[in-house]
Amino acid sequence: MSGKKSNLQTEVTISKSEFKASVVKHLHCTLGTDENKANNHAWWKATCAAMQEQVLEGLRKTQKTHYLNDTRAVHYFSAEFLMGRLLSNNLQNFGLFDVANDALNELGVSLSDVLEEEPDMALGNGGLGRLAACFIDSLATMDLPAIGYGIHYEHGLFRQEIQGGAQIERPDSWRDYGNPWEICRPESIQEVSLYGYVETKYGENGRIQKEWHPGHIVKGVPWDIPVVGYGGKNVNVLRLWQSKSSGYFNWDVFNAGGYVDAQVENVQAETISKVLYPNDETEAGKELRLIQQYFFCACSLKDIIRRYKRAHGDDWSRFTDQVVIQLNDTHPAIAIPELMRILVDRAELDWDSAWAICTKVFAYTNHTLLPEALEKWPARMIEKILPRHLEIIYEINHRFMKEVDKKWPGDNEVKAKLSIIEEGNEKMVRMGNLSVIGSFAVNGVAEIHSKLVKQNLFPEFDALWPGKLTNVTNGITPRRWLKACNPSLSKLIDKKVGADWPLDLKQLEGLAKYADNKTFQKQFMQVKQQNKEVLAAEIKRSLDLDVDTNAIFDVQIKRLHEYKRQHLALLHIMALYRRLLENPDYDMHPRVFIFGAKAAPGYKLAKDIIFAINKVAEKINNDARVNNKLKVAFLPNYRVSLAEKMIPAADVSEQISTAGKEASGTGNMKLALNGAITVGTLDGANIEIAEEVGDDNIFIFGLTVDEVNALKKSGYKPYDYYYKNAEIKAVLDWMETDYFTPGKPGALSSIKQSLLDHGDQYLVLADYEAYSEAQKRVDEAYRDKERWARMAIINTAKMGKFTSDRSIQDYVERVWKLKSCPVNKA
Ligand code: 9GP
Repeated sequence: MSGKKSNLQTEVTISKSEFKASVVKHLHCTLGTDENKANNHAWWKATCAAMQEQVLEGLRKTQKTHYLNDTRAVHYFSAEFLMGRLLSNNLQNFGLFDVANDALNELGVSLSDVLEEEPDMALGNGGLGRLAACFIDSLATMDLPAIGYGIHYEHGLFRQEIQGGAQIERPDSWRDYGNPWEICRPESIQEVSLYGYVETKYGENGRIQKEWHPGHIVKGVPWDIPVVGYGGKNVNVLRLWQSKSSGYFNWDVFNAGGYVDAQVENVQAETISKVLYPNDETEAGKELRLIQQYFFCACSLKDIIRRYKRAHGDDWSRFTDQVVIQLNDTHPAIAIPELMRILVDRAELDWDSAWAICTKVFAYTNHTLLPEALEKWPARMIEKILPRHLEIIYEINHRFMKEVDKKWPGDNEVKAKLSIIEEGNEKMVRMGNLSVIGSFAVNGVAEIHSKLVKQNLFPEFDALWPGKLTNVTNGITPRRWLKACNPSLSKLIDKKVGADWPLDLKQLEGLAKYADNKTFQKQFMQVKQQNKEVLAAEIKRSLDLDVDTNAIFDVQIKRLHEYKRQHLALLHIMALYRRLLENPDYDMHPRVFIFGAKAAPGYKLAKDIIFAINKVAEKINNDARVNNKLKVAFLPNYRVSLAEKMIPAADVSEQISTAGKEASGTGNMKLALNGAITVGTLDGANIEIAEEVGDDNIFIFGLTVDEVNALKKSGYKPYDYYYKNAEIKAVLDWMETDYFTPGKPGALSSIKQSLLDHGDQYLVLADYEAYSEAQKRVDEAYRDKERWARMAIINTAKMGKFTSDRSIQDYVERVWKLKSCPVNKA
């Protein structure tokens, strides 16, 4: 079948020669260099600048359209946006990728080399931040009026180096040499108050008025990153706030010799947007995090209100028609009392009217059930930094407690549980409860997670406000996670189902009918093979390790956390190694286990697991006895751009969290979309993936949520598994020797201790046998080339549900009540 053209109408039609001329113009006039002198970095900047011309024109038209139509908009508040690189994505979304490729070719420059010059915008940690990035891509693509609000961190997530097997954190400097996409908007600077005290006054009408006298004021400087929708017509904005001192440079102090003192205030103010997630093990670190959260919420609310007032003046009656704010986790929950403060103290609305507005504006997404991730701030800390907000939180709580009392008269237990304030040695403010109380809708991120949010986390809230807690299953943008990152597969798909699937992912279903077609199977697996070769080259470049591309590429990429159980995979790798040493003829298809993971800098055991993976890898990779069958590659500095290389090359996708712990996962969706087969537990979105692809096309293993709970209730004893299963025992005991860490026995023993002496909280040993069995099924399936190809094709074909466009459509219908507003030809 010949290639089918897309129905996509792109806004921009620019020829190769025009694009080429534009790149050269920017090389000369923006960068002050020329074709002979320019290195790849300069070419990258010039190409971005050429692209940005189109982007900014789209942005102007979009903003004008939204203004003229006075649209209702969603404001996505998120402490994280893990955007990755933008050039290739923007070229793809404008339909200009091939044009740019050809134009640069004629200039003697390789586009793929140029793309490698772009530093990742890593302003996020993992799933939550990447979800935010996928969502703003979908919002722009679906012509929905939307703006992302976050922090313009000077340093994003740390750059990970591996030294002697251990993770070392280095600062990430994504904008050291300038970022060609962002636009500073000094005209929209906001001021934010901190510290100080609250004065109680009586107004003319005898009404009590509160006035906050701040001790400190900082400036929020907005930087806009254009977000290009697919087709290039609609361009939304991600607005990130940078903190600056509100005062001016202190000349007098400086001239009097106080060179450092003159800059102290600047340094303090600029610290706010310095780093993503400052270490919060110290009191100062905790304070800084709270200030960061308040800083970006306060700036963003002021920005929203400024825009609203431009159209509606002081009439607040239409505010809830125009504005909806999505709180991405509890990080922006402080926006709730901030809006109350603005409405009550500044706009002088009465409390009930203000609260009625507030509770129609906010909606909250919960992304985790892990208690350590549900934020609580000491009341005393809020009182110090935001004294008026603490009063408001108390007032919200006081009124809410009355409502609780009406529903459960005299029930102090339920009150203690639902209260925003947790009593104890230290009074704490529970941001989760505040978010639920102050929002009109609360959602989890996969069916099972949302069910557990209702059943286990917030059951009383569900009883109090039936229908408020809902589900929106996560999704991923197919533009980045298939079209852009896997061009060969995309082209093959275009030939079979047409080229419109990036906008309507359900069209991939059309591939299912070719799942048994030998020619298509061959083509599909050829693409996989090519992608494996690309990744193999990356592994060689990065680790100087040769891997066999006929081996199964078994990929586990995600943050390092005990609940995600990279150590379960490690135990299995060690077991395979042992089996091979004991029996050189042990029958297994060659496998390369490939990891990418960063551990939180203060999370000791997570770092120990990284160390252990690297040490085991070192031993196995240098052991000629097993080398033709087994290799292990831990690729350092896992990030979006590395994921884009790993995902298209994966045969197997490891999604092996303890059931009930992974809220959704999104890597599971990306890998399946690119034809990897999941080995997974019945957790998060794995369950929905299994429903879509069917039991024959996924390897499910392990305890279910109910079984996990039952086992824990009955008193889980990890030692039972250790003594019962000789392989588990042998592998764990191996960790205590110096086999993997010559001269340093016990260097890996913290993992054994956590699994045996510290109770194996995440049931690694309980699931080990089932996991090992599942891996045997994988091995068997892979040897049957046709069966495997069929499974891979079905996985790609059945991923339609997991486009982030569907998630956004669910939000639009169930939560935001938003209308699309296509851009006029302005
Ligand atoms: O751990 C969840 C992950 O399962 C989910 O896919 C992602 C996006 O919803 O959020 C993660 N949660 C966090 O990063 C912190 O709560």
